[in-house]
Amino acid sequence: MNIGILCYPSYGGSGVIASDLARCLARRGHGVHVFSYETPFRLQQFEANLVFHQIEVLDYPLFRFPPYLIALASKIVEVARRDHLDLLHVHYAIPHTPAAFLARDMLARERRLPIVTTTHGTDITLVGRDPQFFEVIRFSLENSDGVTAVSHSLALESKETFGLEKMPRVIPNFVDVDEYIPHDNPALRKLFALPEEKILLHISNFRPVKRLQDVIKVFAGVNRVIPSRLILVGDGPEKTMALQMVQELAIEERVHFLGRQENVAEIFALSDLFLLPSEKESFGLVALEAMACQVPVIASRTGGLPEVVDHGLTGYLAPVGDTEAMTQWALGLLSDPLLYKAMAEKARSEALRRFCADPIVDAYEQYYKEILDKA
Ligand code: GMT
Repeated sequence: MNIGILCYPSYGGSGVIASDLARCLARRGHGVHVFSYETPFRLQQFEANLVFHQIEVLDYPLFRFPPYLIALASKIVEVARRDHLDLLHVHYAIPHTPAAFLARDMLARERRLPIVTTTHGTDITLVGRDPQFFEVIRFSLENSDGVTAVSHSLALESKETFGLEKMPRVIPNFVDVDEYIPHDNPALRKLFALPEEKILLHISNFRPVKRLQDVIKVFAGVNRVIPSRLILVGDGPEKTMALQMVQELAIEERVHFLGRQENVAEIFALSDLFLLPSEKESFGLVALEAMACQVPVIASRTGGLPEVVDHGLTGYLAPVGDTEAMTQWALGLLSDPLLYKAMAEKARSEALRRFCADPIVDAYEQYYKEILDKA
């Protein structure tokens, strides 16, 4: 098949999944065309069968807001004609699905170009609920040839929020279990912690939905009993609040702000515990990456997180905002080496059993075929 993939290039999970899927499909011999405004960070290396198309928007004084949607649609039309695209797979509905619709309509007399939209979370749960976008997203989901969601929770929420007739197909996210592997790196670990200290990790875009204040509260509670360090990877609007909170709690020396990082597999591997106390999380790809590196997860019981983290088996779940419970789970786990070892190993084995790339890429391929057969 010749498949067009539309995605955001940034560090968020939707861009990671779109890029990893693009790579896997290209390695299976499909012709893959990725459309975005920058090269996605996980597609910087050459990959046979994979072409990246950068969307550049004409800079004209009249355009106060660059017409990205139109530039994207026009690039899709050009590539679809030249490279005979069979299908478009859109990651994150806004603005990608409306752009895909425009391209599909422009090509209608020449070819059929089915569109599969994958909802990732905030396109439904945050942006999608905004009155400005609600009708556009509903139209996008109703008029896509296929819709997938990354968890059962998100599929249900998409159906209920937008009153969809059909439930989206659930195809969960996956992790590259050869890249995200447990490994000891004492030299790197030494840079952050003493041998007797524990390392807690959080990675996100530091948006309010991630509840960074809860990450810091849980860490402070753990550190009072077990000397520990907190590594924070990412950047975003809550960073100033986090810096202030760390200062007020007088734990500056124990908290390492690393900013945005590309090679997070190494950072996971030197950590003892991953914290993800989000308000909402449709899946929690970072939690899965932690598990693949044999790092248990403490997260909130929200959205799709219970579909990823098994309470008591691969980590612990607590109600959103219940930092006391999260702290107690963390302390119990970090002070019991046998329990810790069992949970860490289970985290890796569950990531391998339920979320490795091959069967999930099979599920996407199968879905494409069903959509093309209907076309
Ligand atoms: O909030 C983020 O982490 C970014 C966002 C995105 O659009 O990339 O992540 C969403 O999609 C990821 C990939 O499917 C999911 O793993 C995240 O849970 C989801 N974020 C939220 O639902 C808040």
